[in-house]
Amino acid sequence: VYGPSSTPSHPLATAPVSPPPFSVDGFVKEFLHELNTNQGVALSRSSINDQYLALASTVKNYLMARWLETGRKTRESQAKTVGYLSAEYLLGRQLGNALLATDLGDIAQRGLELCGLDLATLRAQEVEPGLGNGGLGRLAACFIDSLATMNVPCIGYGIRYEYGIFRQTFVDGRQVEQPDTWLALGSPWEFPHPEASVTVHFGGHTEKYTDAAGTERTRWVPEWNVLGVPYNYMVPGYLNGRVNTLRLWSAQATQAFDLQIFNSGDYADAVRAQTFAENISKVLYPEDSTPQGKELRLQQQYFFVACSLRDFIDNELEEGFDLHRLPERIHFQLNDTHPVIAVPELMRILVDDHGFDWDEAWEVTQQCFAYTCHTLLPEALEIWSTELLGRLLPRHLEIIYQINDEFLARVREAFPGDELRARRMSIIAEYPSRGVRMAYLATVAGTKVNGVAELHSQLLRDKVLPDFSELYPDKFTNVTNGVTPRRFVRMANPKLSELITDAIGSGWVTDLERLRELEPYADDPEFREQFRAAKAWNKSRLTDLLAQRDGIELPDGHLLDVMVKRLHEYKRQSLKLLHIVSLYEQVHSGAIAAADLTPRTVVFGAKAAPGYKMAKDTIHLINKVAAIVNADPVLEGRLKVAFPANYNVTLAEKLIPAADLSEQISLAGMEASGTGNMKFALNGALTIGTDDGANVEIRELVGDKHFFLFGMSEPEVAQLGAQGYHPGSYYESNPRLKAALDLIWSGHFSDGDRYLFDSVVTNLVHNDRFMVLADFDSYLATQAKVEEKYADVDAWTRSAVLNVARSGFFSSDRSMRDYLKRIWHTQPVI
Ligand code: GL2
Repeated sequence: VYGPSSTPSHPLATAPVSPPPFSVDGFVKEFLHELNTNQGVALSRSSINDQYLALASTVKNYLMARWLETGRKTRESQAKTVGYLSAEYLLGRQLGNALLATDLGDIAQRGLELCGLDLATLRAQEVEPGLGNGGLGRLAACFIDSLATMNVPCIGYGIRYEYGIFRQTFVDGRQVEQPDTWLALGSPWEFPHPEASVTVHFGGHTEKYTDAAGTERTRWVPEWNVLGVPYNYMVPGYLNGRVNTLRLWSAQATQAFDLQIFNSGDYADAVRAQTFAENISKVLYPEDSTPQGKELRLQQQYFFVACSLRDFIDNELEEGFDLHRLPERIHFQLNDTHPVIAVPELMRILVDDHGFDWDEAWEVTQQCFAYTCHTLLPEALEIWSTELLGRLLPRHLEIIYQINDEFLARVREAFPGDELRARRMSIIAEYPSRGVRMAYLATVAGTKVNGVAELHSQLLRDKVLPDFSELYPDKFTNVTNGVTPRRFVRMANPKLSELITDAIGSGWVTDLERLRELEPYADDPEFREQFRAAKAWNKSRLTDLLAQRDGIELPDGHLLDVMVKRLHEYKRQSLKLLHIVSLYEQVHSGAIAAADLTPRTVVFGAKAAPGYKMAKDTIHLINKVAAIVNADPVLEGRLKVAFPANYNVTLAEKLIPAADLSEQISLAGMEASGTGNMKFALNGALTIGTDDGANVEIRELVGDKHFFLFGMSEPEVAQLGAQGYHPGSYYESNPRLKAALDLIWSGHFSDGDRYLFDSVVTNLVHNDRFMVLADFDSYLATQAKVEEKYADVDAWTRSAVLNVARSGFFSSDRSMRDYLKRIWHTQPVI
């Protein structure tokens, strides 16, 4: 029960919450109040962390009235809500974004100055919540930002991992992982609500019984449970007064669980029980694009999904809504297969807890979900063994079997006699072992299935789920990914933002297509000059940061060539590396004069999954090559390789605006979309890329002349694969390629150790699943075109301006509009 127990009589008790005054004085007063009362320190005795925490509280206080008001309006309007279910949210730092959303930046700066403090120093104190791996998690964060900015009711649901993505360090060039203790210095952005905890059950068995009306029913008799404690986070819209909620769940032991063991007299066991329960939200799985078939991961998935459904449904029931009308109130978006266990969970709630009959429940369930697929790698589609599912969630497995039986009946009806097809489409895989194909379950259950870029959605239909697209042609759709222009342009690139706003006004921040109005400025020499000045400023900001953060020196005046993304073979960091090794080799063999090289600094940023050996070896090799290249007097001032450790959102915000060249070089047909590619284009980098993922759409929009395309297309890749790909023949027949690979093989970069990188080179020459060698020539030839163009400063800048002007399509606001129209059928609440 919420609210006071009797009617309030004080007028303030019923008045809307009011924010602190929007003035420097008001800000300073609030800040000092927070410092004194929340941190319990005087300004003169406060640490930087105290000051940061007080600043965060201050900004939160400005947002609070809007947050409460948003909640009220959403309840009142009874509008349909988007329930974004995602195991990952890669949020980045919160303070800068909150200052931007409230327009408090200048006031805070001046107010803090009057207190003798520096805003930038306090901002740098924040540790970003790294509750995601890469693109998929960052996409979720962009989406909730856009929904708030567009006034769409949304709750983001996820997991409050105690440890987020590991902190990467390098020891002798090798990746070493450290725990990410993001909560250690306080977490001012979250609001825990232990009183609203939800109990989640696991294990046990099911049994049949007959209810009072004489109907045969099933109930789940679980064996153990944990508590889900919600932590709320504000998701502020940009300057629109709306603040949505992100609700992340943290696992705790339930009392019952504790007591049971405690009563058995074993204190140590009781403590162990607690640890066991808390383990569920302890750590983010650091695998990217590959499922990790671990029991704990399935526990995590069910844990957050069960908490989220309960949370939403209980709220609904409290407001007196009829669960039959649930689809009018919510659309749950399944961010990849991680939350798909929500489908049988909703069926269980409706049938077992609320007495729906099966068909009724299925009707409701089917209308409540939609599924986004984020991959094309077959090995990345989650399959949970029926043994594990049956042990952890026995009732859910029964429900999945029944869904499958009815689904297969439908398949057999649509394709009589086609037993092979039925077997192919079964949600239950029989080979190599019995398991539940979560992507199939999501496809059968959801109103829509979408890929994340045009090419990806097409391949999803034609190659990954062809039988399903034949059966349900209308289910499949595309929504091309997007990125939030608030964080990734307005906040990350203040100089470019100012330049754009001076030219076309500030409307672009929430209507990114308006960047088109910049097109004529590409031909204006003065604008181009200012554009270059902004880029130069960004480079010098990056130079300062890398010097201080990593001890890396960035030379002046180089083409800044950046490849930042998770390390994965399909993304082909090794192709970039071969380019570098080849330049080095060609200079030393006398084939090219060092003086003829375009001065270039290559920046890598990449984390490898801790268990992914090839990825870790590649990081090691990049660092070894960097050490030799950077120490080489012949290449001094011509070629440099920088690999700052621990690439994350915070670093991205400084790196991307400084880049000249964006490397998007995955094997065509492998990168579902990419979102880094969009951020670079929007910040005025030119792309060198394959015809893959959203690169295809970037190139179409910015134009061929302003994009460096290379390599095989997806159909060419498929054809080469079908006819038999032999990387060895490329190695043998291409002297430049052979020389580069041989140089690595010779131990040149490993102190004479020929075996250290043998696995990397052997893999390329003898296996090369991602066809690096096949695209090598084309890549080098295109890099030569990059250099040619870079030499023509005006032509380069012109293309860079046009990249910005023509990339407005890649706003996550547009992605959200597409979801609203094609999938959720809901509307903004004004
Ligand atoms: C990914 C894709 O690999 C990437 O291409 C895409 O841009 C994002 C967001 O849709 O999703 N899929 C995936 O599993 N991860 C991704 O980044 N981790």
